[in-house]
Amino acid sequence: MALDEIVISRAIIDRYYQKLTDNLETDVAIVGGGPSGIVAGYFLAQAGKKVVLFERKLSIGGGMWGGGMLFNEIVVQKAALPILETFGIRYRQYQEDYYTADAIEAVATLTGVAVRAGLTIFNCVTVEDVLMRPERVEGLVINWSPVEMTGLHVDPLTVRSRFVVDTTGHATEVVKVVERKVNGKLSTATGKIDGEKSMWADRAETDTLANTLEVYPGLYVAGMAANATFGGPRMGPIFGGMLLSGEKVAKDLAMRL
Ligand code: 48F
Repeated sequence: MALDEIVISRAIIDRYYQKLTDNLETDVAIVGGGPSGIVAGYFLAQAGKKVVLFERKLSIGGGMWGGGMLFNEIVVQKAALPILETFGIRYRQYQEDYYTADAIEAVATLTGVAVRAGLTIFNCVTVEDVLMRPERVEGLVINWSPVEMTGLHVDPLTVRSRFVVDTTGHATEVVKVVERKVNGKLSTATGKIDGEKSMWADRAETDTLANTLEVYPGLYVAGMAANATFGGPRMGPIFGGMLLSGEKVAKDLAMRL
């Protein structure tokens, strides 16, 4: 049978339309497809929650692809090995408590396993604002990334979710939007974004977990965004904290949902 271009187009449009309309209302909407966001999405999907993830770029994986300074290997400490094992990512011991994994295998496997568990990912979609009801975040305002990049004047669309998770890394983009609008009412020490501190890997990895919290009703932070919001240091290319933070936010939310 000759392949028909219109059937190909119709198949893509039908399937995408269905995926998009299915995800207009979810339990959790995650912003940012780095390691913490993907892991959060996986554990929420595993817990039977309806969860969607929006990523600005064409590719998922955030800062994980590049390892450290484009050396595409990542370091993971012992505490996070169970997560690598859950996903089936291979690792090797380097020395006591230091393990390495191939960054490409890590991103590809995290993504594949999370999607198969039920996480829906929309790539090339930028979150530009939140849906807010007095005193609570209740969803996201989204647009195509190329619209944002070209500066075209195109109005966005809106999705509703019971909770939002900001996993946008150093940028803390969702928290920044909310901070501008709620006048010092974030649950940080200052009521505003406390700001990321300089490199201190050991401290940062512990802080990331402690800072994986609800920063405003309906809005959680995880991964590097947690430290950038609550004033923790950065940690560079050690990824255990990112993975554990994604797991933590998923478990906390699964309890509340
Ligand atoms: O930065 P990123 O990988 O976040 P993470 O999960 O991991 C941090 C580490 O990669 C590394 C580190 C530690 O070990 O410090 O930096 O905390 O991924 C963040 C993702 O969010 C996307 C961005 O393109 C990236 O893929 N993103 C940022 N802003 C938006 C967004 C937005 N407004 N809408 C959609 N996606």
